[in-house]
Amino acid sequence: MSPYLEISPEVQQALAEHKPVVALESTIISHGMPYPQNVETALNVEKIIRDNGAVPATVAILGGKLKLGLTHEEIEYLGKKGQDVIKASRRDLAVLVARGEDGATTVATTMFIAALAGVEVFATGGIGGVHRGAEVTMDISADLEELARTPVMVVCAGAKSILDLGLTLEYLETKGVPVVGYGTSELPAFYTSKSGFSVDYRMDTPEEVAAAFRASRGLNLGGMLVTNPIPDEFAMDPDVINKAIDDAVAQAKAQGIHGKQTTPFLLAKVKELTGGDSLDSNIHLVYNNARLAAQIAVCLAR
Ligand code: PSU
Ligand code: MN
Repeated sequence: MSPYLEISPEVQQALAEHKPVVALESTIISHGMPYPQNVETALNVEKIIRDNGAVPATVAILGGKLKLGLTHEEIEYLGKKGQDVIKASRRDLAVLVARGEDGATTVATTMFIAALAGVEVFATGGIGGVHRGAEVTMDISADLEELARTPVMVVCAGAKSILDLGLTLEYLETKGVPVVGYGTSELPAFYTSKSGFSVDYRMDTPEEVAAAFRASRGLNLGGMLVTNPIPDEFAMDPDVINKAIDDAVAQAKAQGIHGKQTTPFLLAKVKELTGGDSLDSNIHLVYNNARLAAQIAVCLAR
């Protein structure tokens, strides 16, 4: 086990007994949602995972330690600090560890830390991807590279159309990442269940997804992306959300927002422009993903 890892006693015991464990990211807490809804959501997600028979392992970097399994106090700390916590992607890991600092883990770093401990399933809201205009800016999330190389399954609600969804799928294809639609053959677009783009494979049961991932592990391949559509009752009106996203992207461009600020800026703007409706959708799709991830983890552990 890596000397940089610090695993909570509960997660340690689950791993030792080969019980199902589901990893959770912390950037969604610090940068993805406002306080106090972020903390409330993070704690509810942990409960949903437990209710579905798995052990939750929220991931973060605290005092330079790669932590798997946080206490309620640690989740509260990250949620309160919000954007003042460093958003830690792969390139930030070494420096934060060396300096003994804190960091909220993105999809990329959460996958990396989960894999260090042998955790195979990870639930979140949305992943980073190829940004609109990336053919000029080259703004492509490190999440995609991590999916290519790290053997963890990420259960998400697709990607927000703050990204170029078509280019994101092309990139994942190039990198050899299978994209599964859960109960759908269309890539979900986070706030809505449809994007107009097809996924590689449709699967309808947790067993089916677990079997594909088991084969992936056996073949020594990388990660896998499972996209789970937002339930209809929580989905947003496509016209409303697309207008908000277009406006947010235009404002980011006008203000010269770039680099790691781009995604948090867009997430906050979209929320502001939709008057909080998008936050409610966001919270419910995360719950929906947590439930599915736990069910898949249970199948994998059998
Ligand atoms: N997309 C969301 N919510 C989020 C994120 C993305 O809908 O909270 C966060 C995740 O932590 C993701 C990160 O890994 O943003 C991607 O950031 P970037 O695009 O800078 O790689
Ligand atoms: Mn980026």
